[in-house]
Amino acid sequence: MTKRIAVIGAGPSGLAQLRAFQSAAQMGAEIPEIVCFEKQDNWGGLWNYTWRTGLDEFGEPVHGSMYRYLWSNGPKEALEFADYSFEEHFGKQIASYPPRAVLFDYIQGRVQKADVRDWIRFRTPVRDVSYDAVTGLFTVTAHDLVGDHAYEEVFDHVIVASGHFSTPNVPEFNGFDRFNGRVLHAHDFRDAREFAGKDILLVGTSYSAEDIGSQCWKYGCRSVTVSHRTAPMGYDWPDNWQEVPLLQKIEGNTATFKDGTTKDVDAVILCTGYRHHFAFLPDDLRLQTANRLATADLYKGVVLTHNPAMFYLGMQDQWFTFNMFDAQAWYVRDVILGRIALPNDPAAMQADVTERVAREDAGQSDHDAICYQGDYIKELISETDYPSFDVDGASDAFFQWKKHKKADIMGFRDNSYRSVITGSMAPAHHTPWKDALDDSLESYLQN
Ligand code: FAD
Ligand code: NA7
Repeated sequence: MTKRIAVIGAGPSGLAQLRAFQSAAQMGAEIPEIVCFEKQDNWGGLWNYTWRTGLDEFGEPVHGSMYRYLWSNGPKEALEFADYSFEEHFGKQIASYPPRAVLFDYIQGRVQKADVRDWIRFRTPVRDVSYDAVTGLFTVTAHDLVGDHAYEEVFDHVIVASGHFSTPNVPEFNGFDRFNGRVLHAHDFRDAREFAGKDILLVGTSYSAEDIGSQCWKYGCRSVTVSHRTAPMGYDWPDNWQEVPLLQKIEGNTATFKDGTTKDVDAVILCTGYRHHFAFLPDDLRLQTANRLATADLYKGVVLTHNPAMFYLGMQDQWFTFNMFDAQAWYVRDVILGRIALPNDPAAMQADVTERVAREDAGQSDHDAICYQGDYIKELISETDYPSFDVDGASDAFFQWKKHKKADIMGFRDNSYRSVITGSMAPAHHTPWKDALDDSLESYLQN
């Protein structure tokens, strides 16, 4: 009987998995039956923008954490699919930091070409997965939201690609319950124009704080104050931007920080990260890991060590994204197709995890972390027929990006990089990022 594979999520990771199987089929391989469960009404994962926050029209937690005016936070040359270049998709080379809508279009283009949409059951969240050690099979319980009925189906393998930047990590600070302004997490941030003319306080110093603060600055907030737990970001920020130690309390509208300084603010945006959250999985199948490059309990970063019939994609903290998900998806495909043999011994798989953790911990810098994740991609693609590409060249785009941010945090997106897939240089965008208020695909492609 044909094997049956459940893929949970049709974001970039889940779609990479569909494309991986389709590409094997295209080359004449016999592939299993693939069923992809997706709780949203379209593919693209986080790149599928929604204005909604909180619960959706079916009472489901809204997955989306992306906001209007979001432009790629790293160069597109570091994430390009090796089997589907930007030039193939757009018919020309485009500038290096596309807005969300442009990247959504690119992600979608590859899977439209692969013709795999019929493999996806939209509006169908997975509610539960259980494993029967006797039969070696998984039972997946899914909920057809439109028909409003739950059902069970049996699968040989489950691949979890449900993302990990959707369930917010929400600390509380003294006085939030009496604050005279708005408190929200980055997950619920949608439109920077809401904060035009306002004094905003951000807690956190990673991508969300940097980018949401920059968005609000670009769209006219009065001031940005960023509160750090560990260390300030340290960029050369605009004049109406300051970095302060950790928030201690808020009284009325006045925030007090660890060094005793204060600032009156209209809104607090918690840019405090996300949790790996799998409400649909029982303890024995649920990944429990910190947000790091070497996840716990995943052999080669994808195979669950204590149940190697179960896989996870994209669960690492991310420098690389789309091309890393591809490397993982091709690897998982080849394990399932029997082209790659796993160690028989769970201890050997766990030793692989331990070695990865130690190697990550030995790194000292962002440079080391980028090399580490680049090496991981190289390792995986050397074991499959995913088109090999110049991963070091993609890492180089990251190194340049870091320098460009240091030189001009509000201007780094005006730089261009060379594609490691086609070899061509990206054109400069027609408008500096800080002046480009229209983030539509039509506007971006006018170059
Ligand atoms: P997701 O995109 O999260 O997709 C997971 C999918 O699983 C979703 O469609 C969801 O609906 C579905 N799902 C979840 N639970 C269930 C369930 N129980 N049943 C069925 N379906 C389910 N990366 C970049 O490369 N560049 C950027 O500029 C960038 N910016 C980012 C900005 C923000 C604000 C965030 C949060 C992330 C950003 N990322 C960026 C990283 C992002 O994580 C990846 O680009 C990518 O979206 C991850 O893909 P994924 O498929 O693993 O997860
Ligand atoms: P990250 O990268 O996980 O960063 C979370 C930040 O939040 C980080 O600066 C943490 O500080 C800070 N944090 C977490 N908990 C607290 C508490 N309790 N108090 C103060 N500060 C805290 O999340 P992001 O949302 O920025 O980025 C996630 C993805 O979204 C990323 O991959 C991008 O592509 C977009 P720390 O440094 O640990 O002291």
